[in-house]
Amino acid sequence: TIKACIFDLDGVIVDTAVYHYKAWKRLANSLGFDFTEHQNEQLKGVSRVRSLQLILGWGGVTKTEAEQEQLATQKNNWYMEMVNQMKPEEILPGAKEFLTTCRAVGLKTALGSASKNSMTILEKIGITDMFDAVIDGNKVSKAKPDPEVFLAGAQALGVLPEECVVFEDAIAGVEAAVAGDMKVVGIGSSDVLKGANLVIRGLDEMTLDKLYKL
Ligand code: G16
Ligand code: MG
Repeated sequence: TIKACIFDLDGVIVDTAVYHYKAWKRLANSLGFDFTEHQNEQLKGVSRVRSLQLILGWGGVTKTEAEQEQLATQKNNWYMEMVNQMKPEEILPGAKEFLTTCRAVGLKTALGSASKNSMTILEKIGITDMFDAVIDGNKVSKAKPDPEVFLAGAQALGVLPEECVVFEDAIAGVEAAVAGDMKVVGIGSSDVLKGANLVIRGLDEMTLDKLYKL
């Protein structure tokens, strides 16, 4: 039986991907190169450090570990300038409604995000109290596709992995849920999110009926 839903943040609850993209692009430009929106897809769900390494690789740029840390901080400062302007209207269609529906029928809810800025984002959009547990980039050491973030979510909620359904927009996230022995609803396109039990375009397409049929 399904007892809990675990939600990814970026791409599922809010579209912070566009802010990540703008900030990374600004950083790449400051280093004298650029990257495409297509390349940007590879950064979704991936940790900050790993994203920077991928981008530096695309630009053929080598940096010391200390320089990398400085660059990651610079990107995060630019990113947070945009996050700090976020409003509750930026919650993706159906997200708040589906969270409310889950809670109304007694399902537990958790956030399972790679982002170290999750709490700030939840506060900006005003939905912090809709989660029984928040597991983010500050609480885990192994990035998706490792299942650590989702397993920690199940543990915090006091449920078994097989009693959880994960909602994910990134390939790495779908893989993490599958590796954690959880059911997974992909948010996006079924061509991309192959391992998911069900793929929908957004949480506005999700219902309890679909959930219990997984
Ligand atoms: C998000 C984004 C990634 C980002 C990562 C780390 O993950 O999809 O692009 O690199 O978090 O974010 P931060 O730099 O804020 O710690 P998720 O797991 O919510 O999709
Ligand atoms: Mg995501």
